[in-house]
Amino acid sequence: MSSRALRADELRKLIAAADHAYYQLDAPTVPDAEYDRWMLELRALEAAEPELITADSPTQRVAGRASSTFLEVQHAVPMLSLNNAFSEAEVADFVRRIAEGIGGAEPDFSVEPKIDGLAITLRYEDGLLVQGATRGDGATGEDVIANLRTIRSIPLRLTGQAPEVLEVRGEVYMPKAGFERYNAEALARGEKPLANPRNGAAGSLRQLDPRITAKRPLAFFAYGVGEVRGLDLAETHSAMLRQMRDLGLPLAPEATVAQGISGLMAYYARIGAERDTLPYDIDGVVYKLDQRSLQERLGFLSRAPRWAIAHKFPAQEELTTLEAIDVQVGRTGAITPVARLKPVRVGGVVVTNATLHNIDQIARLDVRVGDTVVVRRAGDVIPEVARVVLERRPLAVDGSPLNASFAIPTICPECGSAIERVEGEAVSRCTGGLFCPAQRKQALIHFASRRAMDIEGLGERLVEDLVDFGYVETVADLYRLRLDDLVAMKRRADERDGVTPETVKQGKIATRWAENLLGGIDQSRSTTLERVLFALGIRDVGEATAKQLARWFGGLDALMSASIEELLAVPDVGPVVSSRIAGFFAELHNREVIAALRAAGVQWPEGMPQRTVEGPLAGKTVVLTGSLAAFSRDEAGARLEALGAKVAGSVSKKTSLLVAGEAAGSKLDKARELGIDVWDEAALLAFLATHSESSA
Ligand code: 5U1
Repeated sequence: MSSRALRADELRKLIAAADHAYYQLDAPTVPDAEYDRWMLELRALEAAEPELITADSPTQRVAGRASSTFLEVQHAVPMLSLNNAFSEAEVADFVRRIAEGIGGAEPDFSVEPKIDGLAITLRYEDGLLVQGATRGDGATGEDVIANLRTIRSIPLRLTGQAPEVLEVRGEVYMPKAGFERYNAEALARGEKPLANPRNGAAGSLRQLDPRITAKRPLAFFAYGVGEVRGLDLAETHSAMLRQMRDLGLPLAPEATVAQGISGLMAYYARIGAERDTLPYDIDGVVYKLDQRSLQERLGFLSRAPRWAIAHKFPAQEELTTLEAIDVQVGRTGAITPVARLKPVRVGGVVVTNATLHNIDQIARLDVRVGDTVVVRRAGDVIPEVARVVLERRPLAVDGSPLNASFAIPTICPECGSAIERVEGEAVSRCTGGLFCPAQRKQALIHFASRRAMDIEGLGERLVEDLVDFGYVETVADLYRLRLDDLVAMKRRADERDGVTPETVKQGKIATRWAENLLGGIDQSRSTTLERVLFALGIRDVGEATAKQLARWFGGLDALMSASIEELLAVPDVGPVVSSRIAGFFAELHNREVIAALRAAGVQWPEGMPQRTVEGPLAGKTVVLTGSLAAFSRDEAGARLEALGAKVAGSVSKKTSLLVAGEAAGSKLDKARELGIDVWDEAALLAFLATHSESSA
């Protein structure tokens, strides 16, 4: 190695060690001036001899330029989310379920603060940071490595004995102090401030230009792993966290170990009391079964592990005045009453609207215009009106309430169609269907959304204008749009809004946005069947069901002609969803939209049906409770799954069968309440015996 190369190597190590001390240990080791001199010297060496630049050089933290989009990343191991608990009773339930599941003594839990940021994954290969992505839908995220590199607490290279592959899962967040500083500076520059640290973190990672992200004060804490190769992971989660720390990864210092419900509640109380003084926002604490082999035994259900839970802090609340109640019409016509509020800050965010959910909720709250109300927001959910302060209700001279109770209108404010309330449902719906512009707009917004057809450049404002000016009626019309349509529409929208863009003043016509949109629409023509099915907006067909349907039927025509019975055979599809699907495809105008999409060149690969779930229990969701004498619950679950059943952890309307062993408790009560079939162990053994014979 040349003397320059040796010096560059030395400088990189000095800077990495100083970053670690400063950003992770909060214990700076060198004065800023010295650090700056090292950086300058390294930059000069690399400028003179570019071959000296390495991927882990600190000069490469802000490298590359703005990109036009983020690439997709398939997670090697899915990124799970967490179930929530909001009360001691729910935590006690969790502890009991774990105890039942592992059938042993009181286990240890790793207990950690729940950082209010954005979940990400970092992939290190032979110690070098090579990939970084957002969670996305858990299976596929977005490649934001260029932005993640700018975060100084994320090491570009692991220290010590580097494993072949280590995927690190954790949270990117914006420290409170950095958030305050950033906003003060943004205001001074006349820019819009960030709403709160969480939005600040999420928005910063979604910047297409890493130079912008580099100016945002972001940090990172690790809390788990994904794919691991070439490393013996510790047997407990808490020891594994220490292993990560030894590799140079930052951990939340409040993480520790606790036992039993009293230990968990004591931790919750302690962190709750410290919450305001912590340097980052947290929205709860996380409890994880510490023994990793037991975690594996419990596995996960849907997208969340059975062995962990987030215990959330109570929502934040504030008082304000209800100025009006409006109604909004959703994609399926559902009418949501919305409270228009005197602006109020709740947990750092200015709230002006809050949901009132439905008319039953309004009646329960007895909320009226003019009332002083408590507004609540929890994490990133939509703020809601929690209750009314009746003592402050404005009264008429005779002491009666000044304002009348609210009634849902009988006519849709958007399209004039009748609003109906279905028997037994709390929701009222506009009956206008796609005749109603509000429903049409929502259907288009959903169709274009990232997880559906992913049409880049088609935001809500554009959809509103496209519908309002009559350029688009159905989703298929999007594929017929031409450049001059879009330019003409924009001109009409500008006239309506009374704005004359700079370009128009200069006698030019701005078409770049329209070209980009047409490009985005064109790109969405090649897609997948599951995306199309999700995008069509069939009620109760979410992403997971769309995926199942695509897999099960292989092609759209087979699905469109499926009978209710055939639909019911699909795992997870029950009577409601099957009738929604069949009803959707029975409508002529829906079939016409599909034909128009195909005619416009929207295409997806079709394949053979994949119906791997077979057996006498296919399509059945079975729950096991109580203890069985002949085998463990895991074994019983595996036997049932082998016969096609889906084994679930809790009883709901979707449960087909409950197998109740000795000392079955609340699940048995609930199953009886819901009229679900219940088998005892003898019935289970008899069934297994019969069906094992027939399959042998
Ligand atoms: N502290 C912490 N936050 N957090 C979030 N741990 C943790 N673990 C998570 C998530 C989503 O997930 C794993 C348990 C799967």
